[in-house]
Amino acid sequence: MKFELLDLKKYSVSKHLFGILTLIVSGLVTGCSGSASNGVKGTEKAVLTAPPQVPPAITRKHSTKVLVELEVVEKASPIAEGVDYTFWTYGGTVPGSFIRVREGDEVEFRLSNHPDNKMPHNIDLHAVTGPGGGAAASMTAPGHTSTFSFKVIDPGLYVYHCATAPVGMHIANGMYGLILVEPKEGLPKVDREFYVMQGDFYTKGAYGQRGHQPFDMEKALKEQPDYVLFNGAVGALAGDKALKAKVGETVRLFVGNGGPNLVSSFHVIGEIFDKVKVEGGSLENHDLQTTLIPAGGSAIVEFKMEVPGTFIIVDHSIFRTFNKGALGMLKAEGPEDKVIYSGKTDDSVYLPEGGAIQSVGAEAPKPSIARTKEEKIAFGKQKYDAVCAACHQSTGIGVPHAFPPLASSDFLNKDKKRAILTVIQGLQGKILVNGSEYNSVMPKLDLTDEEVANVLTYVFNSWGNAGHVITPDEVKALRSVKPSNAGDIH
Ligand code: HEC
Ligand SMILES: [Cu+2]
Repeated sequence: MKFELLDLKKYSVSKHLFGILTLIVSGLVTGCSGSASNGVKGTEKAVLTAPPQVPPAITRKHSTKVLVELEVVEKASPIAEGVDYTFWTYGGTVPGSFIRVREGDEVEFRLSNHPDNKMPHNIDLHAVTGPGGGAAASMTAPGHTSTFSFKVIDPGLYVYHCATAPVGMHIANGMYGLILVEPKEGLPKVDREFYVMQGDFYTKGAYGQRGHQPFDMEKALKEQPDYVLFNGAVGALAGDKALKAKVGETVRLFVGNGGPNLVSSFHVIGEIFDKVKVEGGSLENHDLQTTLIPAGGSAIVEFKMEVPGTFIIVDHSIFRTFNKGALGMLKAEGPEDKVIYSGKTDDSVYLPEGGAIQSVGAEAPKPSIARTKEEKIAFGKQKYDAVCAACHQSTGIGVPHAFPPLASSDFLNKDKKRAILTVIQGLQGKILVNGSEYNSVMPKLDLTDEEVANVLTYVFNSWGNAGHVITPDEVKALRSVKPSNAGDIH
């Protein structure tokens, strides 16, 4: 190309024309050779790690094409001793696998949804520049894999999360993690790196109540979590599982906050953060006690271990630590330095106080009962907007291929009983609504007879539907019906 241009010049083409040609030719160059012109060399498979481990620092000095393969797995596991919860995970853990790439890399992302899963899922990576952060491109049904690619332009520590409706529910079930985009020059060397991510959880039973606990949408809407956790379980970073370091070492924590609701006042008791990459970006602050991490945000904190002992990792909104599980530990071994700290650390004072939540004041008033059809519709609308609209949309039109319409739904209007059973038992398997096929899962919803009656009365009296009035007694009578193909996903 260069020679051609020189030749053109030799034949004394005017400077102006030469300029235009240069533009056209350089356009062709980028057009033909694609990414190679950006200095992207070779291909590699990303090393993904489960928390609290972090993949090794990147040593290469050039951009490359990185293949990330991440699998969504829905699985029950302990959220606390004696308490199980069905988490929806990226890579089988909460938070999901840690991804580490370098500024300028081109990422080919393959998201697989395990065939045993019940829900569609996708991924929105905050490190992506593009609509939805990859959400639409990665929408994946169980038993499928979606592939899309993006270039990481800005260095930083980014959250990724599921963005499938109802988004809050997918995040509340543990669908988030971190992707680190190392700056071109790399991060300063440290002795230890760990991955810690906070999240809030909403269960039907109170903190510590035993057995399998389903997700509680009402508490999630009110932002009243039973659990606030580091790495998805009470004690995930305590006792034997505490983070470990030695006196004299520098520790770097990649800290994320998946939310869905709470912001974190991240603090390590007995340490001062020497350096904090504020909100996971390039602004560096020094000598901090507590750093605020927004929901869907992050921070990189670094500190040197000066003395031995157990350092407690907390959300300094402190009831969350002692009553909701937000307590981790970093244990440092090594010689004491009586000048820096004279006393002996006593772990016991920091042990959780447990879940005994004192109740103060009177009982909440009984919910008011709808008396007229108008009241039923009004109460039902409130419930609908709070519970059903996330999937079926506030106007009842649904979402093509995912959530069937309730507006003028032939399926709904044909069978009143079936509609009641759908809400109290959930529904899964193939159905035909207004000529379109749906094969998905509607979760079983824990609503009272009164609430089911109101919400369905609202639905039946909206958007051109049949106009039925449902009574709590009709709902009650169907409670004992054995589920046929009902979805019971917690
Ligand atoms: C988490 C998403 C979700 C929520 C929340 C949800 N649904 Fe559904 N609903 C679905 C899916 C998915 C189907 C289709 C299931 C299938 O394919 O078998 C469905 C099917 C239905 C149907 C039968 C199909 C039709 O279009 O007539 C009715 C009726 C229904 N839902 C009512 C409700 C009501 C009322 C609420 C709130 C109380 C609600 N749903 C909340 C996802 C949801
Ligand atoms: Cu999801």
